Amino acid sequence: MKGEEKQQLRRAIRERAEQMGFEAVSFVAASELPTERAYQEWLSEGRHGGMDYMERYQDLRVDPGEMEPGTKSVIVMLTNYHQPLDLLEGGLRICRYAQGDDYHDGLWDRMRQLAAFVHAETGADVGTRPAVDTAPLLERDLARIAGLGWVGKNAMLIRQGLGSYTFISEILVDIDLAEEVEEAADRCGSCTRCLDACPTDAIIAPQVIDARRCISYLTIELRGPIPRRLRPLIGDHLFGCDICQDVCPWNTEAPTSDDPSHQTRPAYRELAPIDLLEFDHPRYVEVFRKSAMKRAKIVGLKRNAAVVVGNTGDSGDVPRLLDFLNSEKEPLIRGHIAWAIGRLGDADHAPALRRFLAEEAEPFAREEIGDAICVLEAENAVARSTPGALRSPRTQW
Ligand code: B12
Ligand code: SF4
Ligand code: SF4
Repeated sequence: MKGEEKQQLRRAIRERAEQMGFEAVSFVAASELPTERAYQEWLSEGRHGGMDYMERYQDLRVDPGEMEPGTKSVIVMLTNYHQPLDLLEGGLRICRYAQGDDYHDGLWDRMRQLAAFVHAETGADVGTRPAVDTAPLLERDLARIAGLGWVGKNAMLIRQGLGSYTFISEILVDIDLAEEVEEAADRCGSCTRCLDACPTDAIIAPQVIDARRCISYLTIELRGPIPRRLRPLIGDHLFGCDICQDVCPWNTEAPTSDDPSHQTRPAYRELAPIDLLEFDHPRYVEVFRKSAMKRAKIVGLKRNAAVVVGNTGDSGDVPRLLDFLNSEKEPLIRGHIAWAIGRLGDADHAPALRRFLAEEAEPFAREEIGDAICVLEAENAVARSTPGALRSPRTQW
């Protein structure tokens, strides 16, 4: 394809993509990424935690040209999903990207339409493969190399005028569409707001996240117990975390998205975290149908809800928590409910926990119930020996 033809094709694709709601579009060669070492080091330090899939297809991740035979270039796009709030008044704290419908579905449809447009425009048998967090690609790096923004100290791809509340998606094509792009300047300067604000110190160095400490990982990707020392730091985050983006000055003026699929679902404002603990599977499916929150599964969401209640509730929640401890089938959730009771209850609740302990067979739940009893009884002992002793805050976890 000649230079001018290529330019025309790019212009047509860009226009079409923008009409379809993609905010920024760029075309890069599918070649080896210069930050391969950063990725390898991240893996070798174990910073991916339990995300085993991050270890797979390493050769493809660092070189999108290897993805499909003949892949020559990548069309990289940003989509704004910014919503005004993540703490929903009286409701649930859900990070912005998950407040509407699952972004994979909506974006996938649009990408397929755009790929069809590329076919129609070229009139040739051009190979196209759309991806949005669905293929082993280092998407932030691709977007950076495509000139769509810089990788901030919070590791997010930030675009001036748009901010970082964007999805990155791509179409891999087997024709050469690459254009010369100027990489965006790093505009973080001496700012350290995100590093200072991260409650779990998960940003261990500029651009490097230790997922094992990141609230997003702990509430979405982690299967199994949330480490006890990190539970209090999760605060009221039920699903995901936007703190390191909220504090970023480049998001202050970020435009919000009016795409209906990104809008906050009303049900999330009406529910309190403790309400999730009584969800059965049909109710879960009803509320979270077509939501990205299904990634955590019902077990993960209820586990998170127990932690949030333990962090934000009060002693008035304990009777309901004891009921849930009684009816809950999953030991993982029972264990986290016991933790919450240990945070919110007092010595009067210890006998009830002892009865549960006598019947509990699962090791994780037993350990958590046992610990909660110790906390409640120790509090009682302190209160007896120190009249008027303050009961909170509790630091023993
Ligand atoms: C695994 C993953 C996670 C993990 C690990 C996060 C991480 N930082 O790696 C967890 C579960 C914690 C997570 C959390 C979130 N994620 Co996530 N996640 C991914 C996923 C699947 C892979 C990311 C990856 O490859 N990590 C490996 C590390 C090594 O790569 P990296 O952090 O991108 O770093 C690269 C560059 O920053 C650069 N780099 C790193 N260090 C250095 C150092 C120097 C000196 C230089 C020059 C470069 C450099 O090189 C690295 C390798 O190329 C991508 C989708 C995809 N396929 O890319 C989405 C993705 C990155 N996530 C996304 C989002 C939205 C989030 C959350 C905001 C969700 C939320 N609200 O809870 C948080 C943000 C947390 C944060 N501050 O990073 C978006 C980001 C969009 C954007 N504008 O940047 C992506 C791209 C999904 C998408 N398609 O839109 N995520
Ligand atoms: S998403 Fe939250 S926990 Fe993760 S690095 Fe950002 S501020 Fe820290
Ligand atoms: S908060 Fe500051 S340091 Fe962090 S990404 Fe934004 S500009 Fe960069």
